[in-house]
Amino acid sequence: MAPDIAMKPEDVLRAIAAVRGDAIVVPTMTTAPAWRSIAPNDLSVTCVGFMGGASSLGLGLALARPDRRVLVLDGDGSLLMQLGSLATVAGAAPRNLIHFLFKNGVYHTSGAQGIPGGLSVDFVMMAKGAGYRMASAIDDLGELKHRLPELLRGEGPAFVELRTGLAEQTPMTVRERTPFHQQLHDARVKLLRPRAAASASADA
Ligand SMILES: Cc1ncc(C[n+]2csc(CCOP(=O)(O)OP(=O)(O)O)c2C)c(N)n1
Ligand SMILES: [Mg+2]
Repeated sequence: MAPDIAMKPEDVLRAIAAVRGDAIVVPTMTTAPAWRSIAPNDLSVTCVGFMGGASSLGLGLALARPDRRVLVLDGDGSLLMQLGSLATVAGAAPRNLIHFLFKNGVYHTSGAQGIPGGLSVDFVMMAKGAGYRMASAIDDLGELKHRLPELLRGEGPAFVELRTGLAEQTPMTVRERTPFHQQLHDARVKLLRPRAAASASADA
């Protein structure tokens, strides 16, 4: 069970939403329902069910669109299940990717079972060991708000471990309404829109 010092994940997400600009966001697990209500119809692709896949999905988007920031909102149990993805991201070294880890110590989505190591796992050390350009832990909302603008300007791949409590909703209590393939399609349309509009005016 998370101690009282943990940040509310919804507060963390609101702080990120306030400064994300036109970044693509990849939420997963319990960050997903809250993100959908905080940033509806934005440029996001939810990673559902695929534990540990959010950073790989984010990596693909970051490599495809180096002109955009990509913010991955990951779960601690999920990352543990695909630890090798840290080396994959670090090896590809996307300058535009920030990997936020919501460390609540449990598999909240599947019933809040404890994750291996509980809260004692040091993901910052792991990300640094894998070769992320920057890795840091933040467990205070004021500090997070203070550091976010600089984090978003800085060079990635960056890793931020956030000590959070349990979310109000999970993907089991709020079902994702938009199928994954539809989300990808919608994101693609939004990402290509400026180019399409530019070529349409060039044709005219
Ligand atoms: C390979 C695999 N095993 C188990 C599951 C079932 N499952 C779905 S969500 C989840 C827990 C996710 O925990 P975490 O990444 O810590 O995110 P949180 O729910 O705490 O936000 C589990 C075990 C799954 N989707 N895939
Ligand atoms: Mg968790």
